[in-house]
This record gives sequence, C-alpha cells and structure tokens, in this order.
Amino acid sequence: MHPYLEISPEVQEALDNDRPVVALESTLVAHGMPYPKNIETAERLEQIVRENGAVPATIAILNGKLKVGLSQDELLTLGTSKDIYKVSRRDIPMIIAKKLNGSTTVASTMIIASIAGIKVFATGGIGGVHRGAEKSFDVSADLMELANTRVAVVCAGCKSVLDIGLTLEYLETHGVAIVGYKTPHFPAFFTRRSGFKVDFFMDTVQELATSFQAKLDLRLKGGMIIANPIPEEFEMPYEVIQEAIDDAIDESEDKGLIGKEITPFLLKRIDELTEGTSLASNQKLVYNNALVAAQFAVELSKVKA
Ligand code: PSU
Ligand code: MN
Repeated sequence: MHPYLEISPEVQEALDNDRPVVALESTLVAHGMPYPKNIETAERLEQIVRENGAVPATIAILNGKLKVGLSQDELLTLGTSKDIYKVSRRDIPMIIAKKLNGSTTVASTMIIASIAGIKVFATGGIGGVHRGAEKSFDVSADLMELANTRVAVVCAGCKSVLDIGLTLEYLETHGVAIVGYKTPHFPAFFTRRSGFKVDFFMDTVQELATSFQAKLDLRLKGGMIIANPIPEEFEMPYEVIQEAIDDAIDESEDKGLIGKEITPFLLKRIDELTEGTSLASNQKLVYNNALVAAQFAVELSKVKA
C-alpha cells in the first residue's frame, strides 16, 4: 500500500474488486457550509452514493495522512474544528510533513482519488477564473487539475461569483471537455442556466461512461466535467442569487481579501445574504450530483469489465 494513503477497509475492498467508488470532497464540509448542515450534508451524500450501488469515499488529510473514506468521528472533526487547513495541490506535501488536518478542494480531491485508483468524483461546484482575474490573476487550481488528472467530476457547474465565460475559455484551452447531463446549458450552480452552452449533450450515464472510458483507454491526460444542473424545483430565482453574489463580491473587495480566503468568504456571505435559502439549494444540488456520480460509476465499472 501507498505509504501516504490510508484507505478505509470498505473503500479498499471495493477497489480491489473493481466495484464502483465515488470520491467526495471535504472543503465543502470544512469551509463551504456551516455546522451542523455540513455534517448532515456529508452523511446524506454518502448514503445517496450507497443507495445507488457505489461506495462513497470522502477524502481529507488528517494528522498528515491522505484519508480515503472517513469514519463518523473523522467527519465530525472536519466539520467542527477551527483549524482545518484548506488544501489545494500546492499544500499537500507540507500538510503531510507537519501532520496537520486539511480539507481537500476539487483539485486535491482529484489528486488523492487518482492515487487511490478512484475515477469518479461528485462535488457541488468547481473553482474557476474569478471576476477581475485580468488584474488579480485569481484562477482556481481546480482548472489545471482538470487539465491534468484523470478523474471525472460531476458538478452543478460553477457559481457566478466566477467569470463563467473566462472559466470555459480556460478549460477549452487546456483540453477539458464539459458534458451537459440532460442539458445543453452550462449550469450556474443555483440556476440551471448561465447563458453559456456545454460542449456536448448526453442523456444517459452509459454514454458518459463510454466517453470517459475512451479517454482512459487512450491515456489522454486530464479529467472531464459532467455538468448536472440543480433540479428545477430547487432552483433559485436568478435576480435574488445574482444580487447576493454581487453584494458578497463588493464586500470581499472592500475587505481587500485575496487568495484562498476569497471563495470561503463568498460562500458564507451568500448564505447569510439569502438567509439560508441558498444553503438549502446548495444541499439539493450536491445530493443530485452524488446520485448521478454513483450511477455513472456503476456504468463505468461495467464498461471497463
Ligand atoms: N464552489 C462552491 N462550493 C465550494 C467550493 C467551490 O460552490 O465548496 C470549494 C471547492 O472545494 C473548490 C474550492 O475546489 O472551493 C475552490 O477554491 P479556490 O477558488 O480557492 O480554488
Ligand atoms: Mn483562488
């Protein structure tokens, strides 16, 4: 076994037998949602993955170990401690050496999933190119990871705290395909549309699995984005969410925030400004991503066999 990894027995058994596994991230738990909704969400996500025939593998770094599959106590530590480092690609070696606790973003979850041999990952939304990036250079490391690491990410698009147009251009340049699952539109997290289109439309998980397997077989580097819009009944009114996002961004600029603090700040402020209604939508869309990711992982294991 890999010296830095600690894979739970349940996940290890599934991997050994080529059974479907879905990776889940932990920055959403530690920095994306408040306690206790974060724990409730994380537990429900694992349950949904199980109900749909796959094994959940929530990923984090605890005491310097790359953990794949967490116990209830470990999840609680992540969701309640104040000193959980937000870990992206650059941070992993130092968090190991210092034996710290860290939550994994989309980028670092992809890396650890890939080391463990997991191919499918469900999250809420990916990071991207921030508005004003031509001055700040704020481009999430998630995008470079999607360009390099062979893990398929099921998400509800990205929030319009980002510059969605620039995010899509960046992904195109780096060879990352965006497949709309049952939609021709690239979703904007809280809303089913962003004003942008996806690159490909697919309406079965079989087709998703066949295309991702082709990428793996050809050893083409990089992942794939499966854009799965929030279910219609949980979508937020466009103006309400847009106003909260604009206000949150103004506040972050007033505070002079930079770097990795920006995304958690915006998520928290949007939740406060919408009085928790955005958090409820957030939960529903992540659940829907876990569902599709599990179905996709089941198909992928059949295609491979
Ligand atoms: N977008 C969301 N919710 C989240 C995140 C992004 O709607 O929780 C988290 C993810 O873990 C993502 C990270 O990988 O924020 C991106 O952070 P940054 O922008 O600092 O790269
Ligand atoms: Mn950033």
